[in-house]
Amino acid sequence: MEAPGVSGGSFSLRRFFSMLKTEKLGRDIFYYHRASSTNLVLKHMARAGVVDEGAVVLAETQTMGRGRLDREWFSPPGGLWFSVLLRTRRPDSLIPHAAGVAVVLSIRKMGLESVIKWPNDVLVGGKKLAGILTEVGDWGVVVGIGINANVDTAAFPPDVRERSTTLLEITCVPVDREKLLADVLLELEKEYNLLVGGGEEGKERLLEKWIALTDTIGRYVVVLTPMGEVRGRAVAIDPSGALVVETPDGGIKKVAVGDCLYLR
Ligand code: BT5
Repeated sequence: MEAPGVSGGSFSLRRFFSMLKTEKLGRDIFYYHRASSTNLVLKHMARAGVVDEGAVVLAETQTMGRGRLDREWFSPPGGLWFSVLLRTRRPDSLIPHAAGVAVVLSIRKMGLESVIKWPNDVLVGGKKLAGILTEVGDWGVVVGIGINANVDTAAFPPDVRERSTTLLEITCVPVDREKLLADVLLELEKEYNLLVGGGEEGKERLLEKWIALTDTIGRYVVVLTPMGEVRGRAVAIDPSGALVVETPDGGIKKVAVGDCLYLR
């Protein structure tokens, strides 16, 4: 079945498998023309015990795509909307960081200068290209990744359109979604193995990579958190992945969750 829109046709599982170099991630993949939310579908499967580590749910479109705090994630045809199951017994607060590193490295492989904005937005030219939603339960961790690949943003509301970009918009030709997904899964597998199998040193290496790929550190920011606003200069991230902010009075605040706005 052809997916409508500017995707250049529906996702070819055969091409995807011919390029997939992972050991586990993506070996078991469930492809939907349309899903509510790939995170939601994969969580149901994980809870029911019918899928194992590395299972991926991929959808051409989502009718209920979600961001953090239940915000809407626009998921028209042509994007890469997918979720990956990690069955770690010790869910780590750095899993979203591993996903951010994986996406940015894959986008950079395409020759595009992308960066991570804390906590894990992926930006190109200051605009949001991809988002990551990680959900944890006793069934494991579901990492949901949305990449605006061959997406027409005409359907986005004006405020979202202004702040977002797509690979199609940047490169002016449809990108190879099968290759991009295979690349992201390979990078994610590497970072995940480092995180769960590399001990403290592995975590440090992952954080170093994250820091090398972010444009947040050194910026003056306002972070909107559930506990209120934190203003100051982002100076570091701590070992748990929290943003360390130096406030104007010289104090230090650590922020584990929130939305970060750049002031200049
Ligand atoms: C995120 O949330 O950035 C996480 C997005 C995760 C989406 C994936 S797609 C596969 C899987 N299944 C799901 O249901 N979700 C995951 P957050 O940081 O809360 O950002 C959400 C905000 O981004 C929205 O409030 C909009 O302002 C903006 N937005 C919505 N859709 C967008 C899009 N396609 N591209 C760029 N920005 C978007």
